[in-house]
Amino acid sequence: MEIFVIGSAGSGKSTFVRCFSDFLTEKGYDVRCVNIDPASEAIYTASADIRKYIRTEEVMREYGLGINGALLKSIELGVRFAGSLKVKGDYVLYDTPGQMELFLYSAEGREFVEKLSGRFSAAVFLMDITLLGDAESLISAILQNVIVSLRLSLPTITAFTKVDIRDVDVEGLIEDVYSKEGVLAELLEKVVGFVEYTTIPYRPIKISNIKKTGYEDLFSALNELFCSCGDIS
Ligand SMILES: Nc1nc2c(ncn2[C@@H]2O[C@H](COP(=O)(O)OP(=O)(O)OP(=O)(O)O)[C@@H](O)[C@H]2O)c(=O)[nH]1
Ligand SMILES: [Mg+2]
Repeated sequence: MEIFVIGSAGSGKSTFVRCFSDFLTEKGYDVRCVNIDPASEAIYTASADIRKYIRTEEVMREYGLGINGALLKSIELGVRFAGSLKVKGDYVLYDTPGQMELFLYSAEGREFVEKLSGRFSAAVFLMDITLLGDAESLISAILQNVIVSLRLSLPTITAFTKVDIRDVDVEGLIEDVYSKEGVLAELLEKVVGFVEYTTIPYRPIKISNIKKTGYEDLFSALNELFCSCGDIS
């Protein structure tokens, strides 16, 4: 299974790749980690690494670009090496660039995923739970999950990270949407319907990469995506 780890900057993607790969290895699986973030050194043993071909800091110098322009250019230049980044394993974890919108909204980002995907591929969308303070931010997370699955054409599981710092009652936040008043209330209520297109309402998956908690739950959800025996309730 190929797992594309997506998430906003600093949400814990690389740490997740390192720790979740240890978790899967301990279960006896053949696990591979691949770095497709040209701007960051891998913090795990990478079986393949985009930085062997393209490094964002060099693209910045060479093309005289700022960080985001250079990252976009790196993704554009890197896509022709995508074939060399395809590795085999029971589970292959792909660590994606920090600025997820550059990856999601560029044609090359999608091309990367298309080239690296197989029959059983999924995205794990990591959302930093410490940023989930209110119903509005939850709805934004829900919509982002929907966008990730749409842009990448992959089944996507949302996992809330950093739950060791702060826990949030996600179901409570969904209920809060209905008690809101004011101009945004109607919009929020309409949008909350999208939650059904995500894995959030069945069971919010909360993980800590530091404490390595919640991984069993995520592992089951991932396997259930491709299991004909049931939904992920
Ligand atoms: N407390 C806590 N910290 C975490 C967790 N996961 C990651 N971190 C910390 O969050 C920071 C960012 O983690 P990274 O793994 O680099 O995040 P990232 O999404 O790969 O970051 P970019 O690639 O730069 O976007 C680091 O200081 C991690 O140690 C977690 O579950 N709990
Ligand atoms: Mg990273």
